[in-house]
Amino acid sequence: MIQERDTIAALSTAPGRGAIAVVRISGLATAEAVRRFCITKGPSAIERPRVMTRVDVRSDDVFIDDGLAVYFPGPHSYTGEDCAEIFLHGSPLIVRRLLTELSEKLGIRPALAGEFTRRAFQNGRMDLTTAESVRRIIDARSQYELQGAQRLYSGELKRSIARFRSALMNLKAETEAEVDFSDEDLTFESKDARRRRVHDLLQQIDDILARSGAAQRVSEGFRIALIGATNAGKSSLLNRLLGWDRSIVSDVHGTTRDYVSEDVELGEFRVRFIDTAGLRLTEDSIEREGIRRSIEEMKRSQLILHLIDGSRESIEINEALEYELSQSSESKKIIHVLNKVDILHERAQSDTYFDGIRRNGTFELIRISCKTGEGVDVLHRRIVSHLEEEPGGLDPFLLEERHRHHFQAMREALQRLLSLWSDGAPDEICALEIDTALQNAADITGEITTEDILGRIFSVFCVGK
Ligand SMILES: Nc1nc2c(ncn2[C@@H]2O[C@H](COP(=O)(O)OP(=O)(O)OP(=O)(O)O)[C@@H](O)[C@H]2O)c(=O)[nH]1
Ligand SMILES: [Mg+2]
Repeated sequence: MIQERDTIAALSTAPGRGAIAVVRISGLATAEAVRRFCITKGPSAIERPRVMTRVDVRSDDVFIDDGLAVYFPGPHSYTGEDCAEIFLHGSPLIVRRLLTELSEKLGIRPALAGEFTRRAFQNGRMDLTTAESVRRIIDARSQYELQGAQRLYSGELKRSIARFRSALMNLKAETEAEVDFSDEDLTFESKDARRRRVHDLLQQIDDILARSGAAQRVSEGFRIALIGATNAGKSSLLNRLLGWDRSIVSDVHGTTRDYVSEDVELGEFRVRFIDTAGLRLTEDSIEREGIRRSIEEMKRSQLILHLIDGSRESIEINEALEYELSQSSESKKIIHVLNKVDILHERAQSDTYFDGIRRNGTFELIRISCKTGEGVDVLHRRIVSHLEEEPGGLDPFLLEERHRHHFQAMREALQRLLSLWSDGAPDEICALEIDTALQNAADITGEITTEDILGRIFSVFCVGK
């Protein structure tokens, strides 16, 4: 175990006022700090490890607070070192007082961002993917993202890396055995079989990258654009979906002149709704710019809700919309929303009304009224089920950019290996590519890391973690 020289302390609960505040301490001087600052009448917190003990927090004769303390002797603690948590009343003044005393009397210094988790990693309490997931868990903005982070925390990535490494080690051992014993009459697994195993590994890497890419889209950037002709009710629908009046609604055509977006939790997911400027031909240069931006937003969205004003005689289809309709595919879906069913035009009762939006004979249509609220819940559920249909939608596998980079590098090394084999390159050279793949696998879990990389990973943590 690496025992850091300095003992660190920090507020581990959110800064500010609250019911309680927890100060965490880690390092060699922890026991001394508890003994000195957490006074009890009966057995001290040191004598009762991992049990919460009622204490008077004081520095010599000066009372600081009435609190609770728990002592976790290393190595069975969060950081692997001796640790303690002191529960105080949630006043920033009390916290500051204790931290100052710890520093002045025992030289315990304030922890850096992520330093507790960094020590946990350095002491082998967790691998790098688990350490990274701690921040992801804290920062998660939706149930979906939280689930993805918890999967990493539970070691799912660590276990798949272990499988990759053992497959690569076998491959390497066999390649080397062939080099060492090439003169002898031994039978080795044929090159074909080994080639198949590499293809299999490549397939697994591709699957992981595809799943994580989709999960990433769902988790942080799932964009849903509301588009359609002016006055169709796009802004009314945005407000309905959000549950509050975000966009201005009026019967004046061209009310929304620039797009308006809002992030919202929808079921387990986090999505961004974008209300756009109604599509129409206009002489007004500002509105034209708004429409241009709206079309850009429409192109960047993964789901489009096309609002149709059902009170009108026919559906207006703009050129940009026409284009999107022709592009509609698995990765980009359009749901047509027939609005204003409370004042539906009689023509909208007939199938021919929808001829303009039919593609390959079909289209998906949901009938709603933003005025009465009819059908909005159906639309809501349909959007959620669409998110769940995303590959990886219900099976979040959220990777950090760093992980993806190493998977990519593994993939490239294995592809080079295949082509070296095809070219009949010497086995020693081929083995180097296996080494590169192995190195990248080890980098993911942090078996081999540099100071610089660790610095970058942990600096984005909050202090106290
Ligand atoms: N009767 C009825 N009126 C509606 C319904 N939905 C919207 N409206 C009305 O239609 C008008 C236009 O609604 P908006 O939500 O501003 O339409 P928009 O699509 O955002 O229009 P632009 O911003 O101009 O592109 C407003 O007067 C709304 O009150 C509905 O379901 N039924
Ligand atoms: Mg509008």
